Amino acid sequence: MYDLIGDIHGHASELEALLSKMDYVDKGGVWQHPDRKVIFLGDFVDRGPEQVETVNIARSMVEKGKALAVMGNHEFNAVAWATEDPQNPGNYLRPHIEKNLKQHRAFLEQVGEGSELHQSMIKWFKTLPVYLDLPEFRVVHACWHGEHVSAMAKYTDSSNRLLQESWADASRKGSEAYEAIETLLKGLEIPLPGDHYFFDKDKNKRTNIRAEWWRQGEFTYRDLAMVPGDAIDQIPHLPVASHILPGYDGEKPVFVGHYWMSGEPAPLTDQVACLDFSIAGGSNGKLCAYRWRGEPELEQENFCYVERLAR
Ligand SMILES: [Mn+2]
Repeated sequence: MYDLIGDIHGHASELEALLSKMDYVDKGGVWQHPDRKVIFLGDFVDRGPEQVETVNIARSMVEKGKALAVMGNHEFNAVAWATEDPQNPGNYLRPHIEKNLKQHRAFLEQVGEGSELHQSMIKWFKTLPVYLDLPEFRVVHACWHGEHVSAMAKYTDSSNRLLQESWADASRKGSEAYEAIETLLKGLEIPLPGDHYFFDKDKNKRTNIRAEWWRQGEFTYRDLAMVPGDAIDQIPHLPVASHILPGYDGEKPVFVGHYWMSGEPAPLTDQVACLDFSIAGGSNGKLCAYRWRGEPELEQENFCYVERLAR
């Protein structure tokens, strides 16, 4: 049986507290449980104060067979930041521009950019699968989208890990691999109709919305939009064409992270749960897990979390 853990973002102390709360113990530097395994949903790094420790805890568990893990968008970005673009020598797959540096600076400072430790972490990030499709349930960082999952087959090995030669492809805007990785790791975005737009919390003009991809039925753009605060008033109540939402086939549960949820953790639907409760997002953040016990329909009582520590 599995305990699934959402986005950690460098909060290793809370990770240890959560593991302890679920009766895992640290034996010789490897956290473990006699009959359960962890599945990490990705986003180990960026933002928080103990990113090296976080990766060390997760990596040792995965390497000793005590955990599985998938890649988050922050691990994807970390690899792309550190990988030279084979078609543009001297440039990187993720451009070293101010906006990207700002998002990654805490990691680079904590790990030491270019250090042996940095290189070793990048090597490990590259081994993380893009998704897991287990007999019992599915795991992906942001969005389970059948067509994009199928498309990934060309770019991944038999363990769903990006092929060495696919990293450049997956970093190239507009390519099939890029679109698939964007959706699976960063979520479903849909363009607003006509000339509608809104301003995000950094006052950037946006013409796409992040959409609640797991919903099924007839909705308007405003129904589905995940936008900050009162930006919702700028999203039109026009119908979204039915083919835009991937739908979820409901064959088995799916677990995601990524979405900066708040409030009391609960499943999004009977079969979809998001375990990111914004541990890096401020004093109300939680590090959240789901203790799966074999149930085909997810239950609120199986969520388990710790509050963010005061530092
Ligand atoms: Mn994420």
